[in-house]
Amino acid sequence: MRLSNATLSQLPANVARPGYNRSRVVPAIVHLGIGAFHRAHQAMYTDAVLRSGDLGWGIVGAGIISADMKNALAPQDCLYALCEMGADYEATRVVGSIVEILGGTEDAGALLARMSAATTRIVSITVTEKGYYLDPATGKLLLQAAAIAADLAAPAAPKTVLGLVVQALKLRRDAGIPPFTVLSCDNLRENGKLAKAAVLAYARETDAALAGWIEANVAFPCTMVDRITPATTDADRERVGRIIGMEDAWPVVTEKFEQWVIEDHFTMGRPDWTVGGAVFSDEIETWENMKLRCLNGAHSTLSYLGQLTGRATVADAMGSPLITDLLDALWGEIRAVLKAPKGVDTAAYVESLKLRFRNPSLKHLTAQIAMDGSQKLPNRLLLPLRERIAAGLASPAIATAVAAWMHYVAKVAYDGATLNDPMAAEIVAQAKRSNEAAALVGNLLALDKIFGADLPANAAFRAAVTEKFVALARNPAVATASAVAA
Ligand code: CS2
Repeated sequence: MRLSNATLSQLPANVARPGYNRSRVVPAIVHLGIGAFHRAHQAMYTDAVLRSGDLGWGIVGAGIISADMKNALAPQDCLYALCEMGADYEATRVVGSIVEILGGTEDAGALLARMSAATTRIVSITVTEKGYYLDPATGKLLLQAAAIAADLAAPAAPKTVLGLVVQALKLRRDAGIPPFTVLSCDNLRENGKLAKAAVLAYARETDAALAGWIEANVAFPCTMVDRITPATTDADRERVGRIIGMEDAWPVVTEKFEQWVIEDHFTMGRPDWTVGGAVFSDEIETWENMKLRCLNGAHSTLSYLGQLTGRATVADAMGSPLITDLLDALWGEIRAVLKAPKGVDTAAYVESLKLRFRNPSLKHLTAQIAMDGSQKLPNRLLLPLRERIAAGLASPAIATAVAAWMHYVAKVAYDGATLNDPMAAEIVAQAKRSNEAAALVGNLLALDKIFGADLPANAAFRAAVTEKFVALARNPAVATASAVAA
């Protein structure tokens, strides 16, 4: 038996179900980048809105590159099980807020039609850092990126998020339909501002008047999103299948914790996501900085060291004193220059992160978090580093985290494995120029899209990273590339 509208009534009593009439739900949100995180987060908050009786906010989800999610979920009426798991906790619900799924480029026309329909009031986005095509150090649009160049050459048939948003806004403007709100739910600092900058930079290349109209009329609220949601595995499919007593081709396993802080700036209305626990606030930047630095900065650090010490999951990595001692020092450095959101105790926040990272039920792979380091390091670790440098403070823990990333990419490069990063080619080329510690560190620091011009020129920081790089290479618990001499 497979999960679907027809089988909802046969779910076990302890599995919560939508409980509203799904055929009466009106689609008003188009979501670009429908993955596990969206389904554990925004779709769940929207499900709470629908359960509360406001059926005007259904979601049409779209995969940007692939039709995998459509193929998995369309046969089950876009329903899926969301299973929250912790050491002593398990709760499962079936989420009904996604009413249609479009798949990648094969449905591009239908997707543009949906986005430009007057009934669509919000276009939300989760495409990860690299989906915005911004230079991580300067925030400038990467006009030379192949996908952006291709969209600029054929703007009416876009394949990137930027191309889709701009073309849909153009169709709306031309038809006299007010613009939707663009809601970035990616883990970027000032994600709304960055989304706006990326959209405007792209629009300026196609149509200056359109860019001006977007700048004057389109809202891009900032959001802080948080929920640890690993990629779904076959073991999860089996585990969730046993819980719900039927097949679900693509369930989501996540933690109990969830947080969404949103800037309240929507031009065509918005659901009352507070019924699902979201918070509207003007203080997004402080929330975002705390989360990106304390949670994601620690995540990246433990993932590189986890990969180098044979610890496959975050929970495994939390069992290593080498890693937890470094995280404690890292959090100390980050907190010393952190502005806390009103009423938040950052020490307690860090303690809660430790518990979340130790969650034994989530098989959150360090290999997954270690991906895309070029996009992640700047916001997570290099911004607090720069603030510490400005305050005259040394940052040995952040230097160790950077050195761990360097060993990780060097190991991948010298082992001839594949580096999962949009800057892989540049990173591998720099790593292979020399296997001597100081030279290797210098060559990787010279990647200005990651480290800017200031950090490689900072002799004290360069010396600290080199010292930590050598110390890690000499540590028998850390498996670095054999070609890299200590
Ligand atoms: C992780 C995040 O993969 C990663 O880089 O650090 O996806 C993290 O799990 C989420 O931001 C938690 O909200």
